[in-house]
Amino acid sequence: MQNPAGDARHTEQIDAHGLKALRLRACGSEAVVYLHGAQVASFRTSEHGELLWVSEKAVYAAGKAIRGGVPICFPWFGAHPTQSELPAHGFARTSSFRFEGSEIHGDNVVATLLLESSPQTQPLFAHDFRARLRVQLGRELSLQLEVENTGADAFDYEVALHTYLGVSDVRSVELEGLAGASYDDKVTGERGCRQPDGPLRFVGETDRVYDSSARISVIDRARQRRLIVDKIHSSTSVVWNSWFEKAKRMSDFGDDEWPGMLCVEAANVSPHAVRLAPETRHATTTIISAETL
Ligand code: TA6
Repeated sequence: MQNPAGDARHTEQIDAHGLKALRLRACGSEAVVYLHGAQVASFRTSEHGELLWVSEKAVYAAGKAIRGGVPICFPWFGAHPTQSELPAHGFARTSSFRFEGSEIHGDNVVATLLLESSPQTQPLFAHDFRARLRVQLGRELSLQLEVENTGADAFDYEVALHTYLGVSDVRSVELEGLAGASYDDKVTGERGCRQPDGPLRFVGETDRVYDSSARISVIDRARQRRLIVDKIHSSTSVVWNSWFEKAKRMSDFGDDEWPGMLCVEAANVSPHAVRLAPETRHATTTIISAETL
């Protein structure tokens, strides 16, 4: 039975940077989840420490996205397809979710956070929906965003669980799992590129949208660990590092912080946008973990 207030043994309601958040604990792991954007900002395991990256210059304020952790991009990814004045990556990451409660499942703790369509969301997305983030913490961190169409008309949406992994230095890590996959390169504008065989290494700004349902792992020898991003019902993977020029252009991103982060995102982005008929739902899941090399 879910405990609406959260069971204090594993769920603590806290204030962090002036925002309401949850601190979850299970299996020696710990996670911090803000109600603002239902954004996970920290995932630590007893064996590997912190797995995520958050900018020292991140802004914690209403209407702003927190730079780091796992922002939720919904109901569109990137620029809005037709209305460029609307916020990039949708409005979920700047919306306040409601904490529904938490409970123990085996060794894990599960907390759910809910965002429902409202007079505030209708002008941005003229559909009735429920978006529920289910955070399951144990030795791994599983994030499932379930979207339900509560209206009378079908709608399409895009989603990304925009995970910022913490790495020792992006110039020395290797990414595995995308060999042979086709991708659109948002840096060069090329579409339909093919990822060569072998690991992906980073030598400049990288911003790629892959057609791929595969598990991705990032090998970080300097930290003797493999970071794993697994996913369920996700047909798109996005890989991003800003490098130094773009880092300088972002006010909530330190000029010298870019070597320490790598985004590996479980997504469903056009042509894999999700079509939801009335009274149906779809869940996109990412599972983050680490192994010692
Ligand atoms: O997921 C990669 C990306 O779409 C990049 O294009 C980059 O802009 C990044 O997201 C961050 O976007 P944001 O709106 O948070 O500055």
